[in-house]
Amino acid sequence: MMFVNLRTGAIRLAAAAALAMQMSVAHCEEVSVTIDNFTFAPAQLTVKVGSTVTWTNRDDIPHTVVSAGQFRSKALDTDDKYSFTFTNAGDYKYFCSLHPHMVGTIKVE
Ligand SMILES: [Cu+2]
Repeated sequence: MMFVNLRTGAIRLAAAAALAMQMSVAHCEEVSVTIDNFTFAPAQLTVKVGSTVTWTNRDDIPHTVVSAGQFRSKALDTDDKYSFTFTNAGDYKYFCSLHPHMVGTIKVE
């Protein structure tokens, strides 16, 4: 039920963003990364400045999303989400602080 509500909210947000794009030069995106089987998927992602990336933990054990000096989630339990909005261009390497072999990159341009 909660998942359905979140989806509806995301669709409304996307519709609002689409409207905003027609009225300005903003290029916002909502992008999802899934954490499953000790892997960030997709591990490499390119987004536009202003985009919000949301990570969702689909594993049965906690994970975190950490980019040194940039952002740091709390431990995410199953189905927990963490979002970060990228306002500056650059390559953001991140990892799970509980399992440092889990790595990913967000390229913001
Ligand atoms: Cu982990």
